[in-house]
Order: sequence, then C-alpha cells, then structure tokens
Amino acid sequence: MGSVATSTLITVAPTGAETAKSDVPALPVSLDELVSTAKACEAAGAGLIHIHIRDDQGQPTLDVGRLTDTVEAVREGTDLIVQLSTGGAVTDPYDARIAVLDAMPDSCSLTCGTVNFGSDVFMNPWGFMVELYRLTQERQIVPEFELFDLGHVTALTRLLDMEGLPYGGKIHCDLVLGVPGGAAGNAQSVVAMVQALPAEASWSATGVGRTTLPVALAALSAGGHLRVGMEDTLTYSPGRPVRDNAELVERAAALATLALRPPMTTDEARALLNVKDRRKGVNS
Ligand code: KMH
Ligand code: ZN
Repeated sequence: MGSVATSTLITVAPTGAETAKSDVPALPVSLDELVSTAKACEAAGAGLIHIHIRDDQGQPTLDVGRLTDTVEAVREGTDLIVQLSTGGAVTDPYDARIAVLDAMPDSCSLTCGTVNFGSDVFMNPWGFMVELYRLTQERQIVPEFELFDLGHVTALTRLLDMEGLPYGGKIHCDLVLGVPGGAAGNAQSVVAMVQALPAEASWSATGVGRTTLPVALAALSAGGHLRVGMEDTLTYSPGRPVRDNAELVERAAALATLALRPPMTTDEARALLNVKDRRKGVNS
C-alpha cells in the first residue's frame, strides 16, 4: 500500500446513468442543476466531480456537444477537477464512449474490465481499455481507473506494464464496490484490492447503496479517499431518501474530519492527480 494520505479527496458522482428523474426528483439532470450541485458539493468539501449527463428528456447521453458545454460550465462555475464518465450507460457503444474525450475533460473514468451489472453487463474488453488509455495519454487527460472487482486490478497492472504511466505520471484508482456482479461492498474487498494495487497508486472507494458507509469507513481506515453521490447512493439511512448530493459530501467530509484527514482543497486534489490546468485565465 502507498503512504497514508493526511487529507481526503472527496469525489462526488452526482447523477450516474441508471436512475430516472421521475423516480428521484432530487437527481441533477439539467445543466443548471448539475452546476448548482457542483457548487454546493465544492462548498461542502468535494475536490472532483464525476459526471454523466442527460438529454432534454432526462435520458443518459454521450452527445459530445453537450459534454463540451458541461465541461465548460462546471469549469467556469467551480474549481473542481472535471471528470467525465467513459462508462456511460450499459447500452452505450464503444465509439461513443471513446468520443467522450473530445470534450477535453481534466480526467475521465477508465474501467479495467467487464463486470456483470445487475441483470446487465458493463462491457470493458481489453482492446477497448487500451484504445481509451492511449487516447488519454495523447490528449493529456488523467484517467481514473475504475475497479469493480479484484481481477480488474490485474488488468490495471497489465495495462500499466504494457502501455506505461498515465498522463501526469500519477496512478489514481476508484474501487466501485457493492455492484451486483462485482466485489462486495465491505472492508474485506477494500483490503484485498488495495493490497494488489501498485504501491504508488492513490485510490478512493465508493460503496453502492447500503454499502456506502462500511466502504467509506474502511477506505478512511486503510488510507484511501472517498467517492460519494447519488450515482451510487439514493438512501441516506434506512427509509430516508438522500436530500441532495451535498448532503452526501457533507457526511463524507464529517467522516474524513473525524478521521483527522479533512477534505482536500481543490489545489491539493489537482496536485494529487497532476491534472493539466485547463482553467481559463490560469494557464491560458
Ligand atoms: N453507468 C455504469 C454502466 C463510469 O462512469 O465509468 C458505468 C459507470 C462507470 O458508471
Ligand atoms: Zn459513473
């Protein structure tokens, strides 16, 4: 395991591709809702936002024009690291998932293997991983390696051995636990996967649904960072729906502070991942 961090990167994943606005009215789906959410989550302690977008009907989309407008608006309204999902929805084709990088985010997700996803399959074959990874290197976009199962760590190691380090030289991973078909959302999964990571890697973890708190507590105790948000968690406590994404970030920030590893500033988060600074007026 790498050295233990003294502060905590909080990632917020506010929307995802799986939940309908009609079922969860607090889900941010429009650009205005997303930017307001991003601002509230930054104020609550988030350093990075993992974005899936929706069309005017509230359906998941990978439309590049819309993604580009989203990246610009979140960059304009906040100082958060802007990460676009290349996972999209399970129905999205590979070419559209690759084209997400045309929107020039700071970071993108890169899932290191196929996984059963409830009754669906989230497809990430080796050839797709390599093509996406090479494009991140070419475009100077920092990938975040999404790991849903222990075998994904093996695929990550193989990718790094064969294709070299990511743009920026930092390896940052996110353990996505508790998906029906992936590793269970518990401390045992966190420990098993973290022990297998490259020693220099930084990592966060998220637990889907009711595994959110066990995974967050295990991640903090094992020296990791946190991802929270309505992509993964819609219930704050049994029977009580989440108010909004900021509420989940506030809880993560409180846990991190209790662990004496308070939330990172956005500058610290940028240094951790070594993202290229694309903010207007900063380096342009
Ligand atoms: N929506 C899932 C099928 C990612 O963002 O890269 C994939 C996912 C992972 O959410
Ligand atoms: Zn996602």
